[in-house]
Amino acid sequence: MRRFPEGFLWGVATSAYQIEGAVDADGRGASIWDRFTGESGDRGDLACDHYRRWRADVELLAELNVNAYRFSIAWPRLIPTGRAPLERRGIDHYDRLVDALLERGIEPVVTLYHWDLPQALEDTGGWRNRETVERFAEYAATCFDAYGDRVRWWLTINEPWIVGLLGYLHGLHAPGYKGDVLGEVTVFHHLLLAHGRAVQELRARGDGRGSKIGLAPNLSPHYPASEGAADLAVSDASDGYVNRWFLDAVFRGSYPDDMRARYEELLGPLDFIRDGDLAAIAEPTDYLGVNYYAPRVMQAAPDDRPWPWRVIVPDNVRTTGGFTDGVARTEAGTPIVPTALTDLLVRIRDDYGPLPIMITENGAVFPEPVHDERRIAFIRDHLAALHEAIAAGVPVVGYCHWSFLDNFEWALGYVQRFGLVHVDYETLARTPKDSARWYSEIALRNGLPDY
Ligand code: IFM
Repeated sequence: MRRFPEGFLWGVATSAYQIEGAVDADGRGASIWDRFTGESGDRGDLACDHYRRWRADVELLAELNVNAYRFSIAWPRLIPTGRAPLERRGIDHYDRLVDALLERGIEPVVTLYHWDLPQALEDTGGWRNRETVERFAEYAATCFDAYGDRVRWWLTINEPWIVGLLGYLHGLHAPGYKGDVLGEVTVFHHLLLAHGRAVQELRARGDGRGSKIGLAPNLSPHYPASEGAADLAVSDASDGYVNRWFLDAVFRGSYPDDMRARYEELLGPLDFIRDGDLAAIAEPTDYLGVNYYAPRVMQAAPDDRPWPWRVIVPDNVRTTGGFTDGVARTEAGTPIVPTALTDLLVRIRDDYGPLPIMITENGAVFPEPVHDERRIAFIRDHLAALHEAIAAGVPVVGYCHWSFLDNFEWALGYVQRFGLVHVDYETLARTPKDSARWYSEIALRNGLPDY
């Protein structure tokens, strides 16, 4: 049995828009996702109807033996137009949820921003407008005042890189801009600043409550597709784009020179970065959330724009932890390389110091409704890789599997199923899959049986 540290948090994760539905309930304002329809044509109007079924869902969480639940607060439920006044019914909803979780011994891990910006703020420029950062700081303060006496684990922004990439460069996510690199990089900066401002708001309320706050970026370890100089160079460059831009800003208070030069060459001076911003972004945090899905294997593509590289799906990958031949893929085509998680965590420790890390997302699309052996193998192998990192001295405090329930997978709608618990979208019945039963045993024992 591979034991995990005492007090390890075994959790599952969701986000508000992906599960709640009830988009018109209790005075909720519109969010950018209410106005955006992705390529699947599906919408989140009903989703898993969790806003109405939350009590039963909390019972289900307790049955799964998890001691942590990562969820996000819907900003438009608390502040429907993004500016005062507040909506009491929205505040009360999460108040009840937090209490119900704590009564069952489940730590709430609360994300402030998981992509559902109030539409009214998008109407005044959204995340490209620096003022949105201050609106976010007010919203964060509202959450700390409402729940900060009970919530110990806070996450500010989920996956800032994805917000910019899919929302401004590829047009696949709300607000749906395409080819806007300036918008993308401006949004990266404002999201990081929003993170820093939220940390400041929490600190201003004193440390007496023992609250911890961090960011939840999606991070991908990078490997060159070959040993050739061109592939090595783009692997490092893309690492700057995906990982270092965010981690250097938060943990070193500076943007990486190489990436800054690349952006400046493309866009001219980055004058949306103002004096004092990086100091605010680097306001010391308590832990880092890591969303890990897959490595990026990089091949040079000199004629590609805006970046001269491609991400390939490899047949094999050589990580520090081992060689994976015949790389398996999830049903979504994502390569499955658990040992890359060990590399990622060891690298974060080596480059940024021994800060506590929580795996805030890790999961896979598999369609089997109940007997999901492949998901069990996926989790088992990633937990083994996580255990390796812990053994190597990385202070990992928890693991939240993505996801608790099958849910609304953004532009891809309801076809892709990430849940430990199956959701029948006709009846909304929840059925724990085999993986849910398996995971609940691991959580109960705080250990992974040898295999
Ligand atoms: O569903 C998403 C989640 O909202 C953010 N991280 C990746 C997940 C799976 O694609």
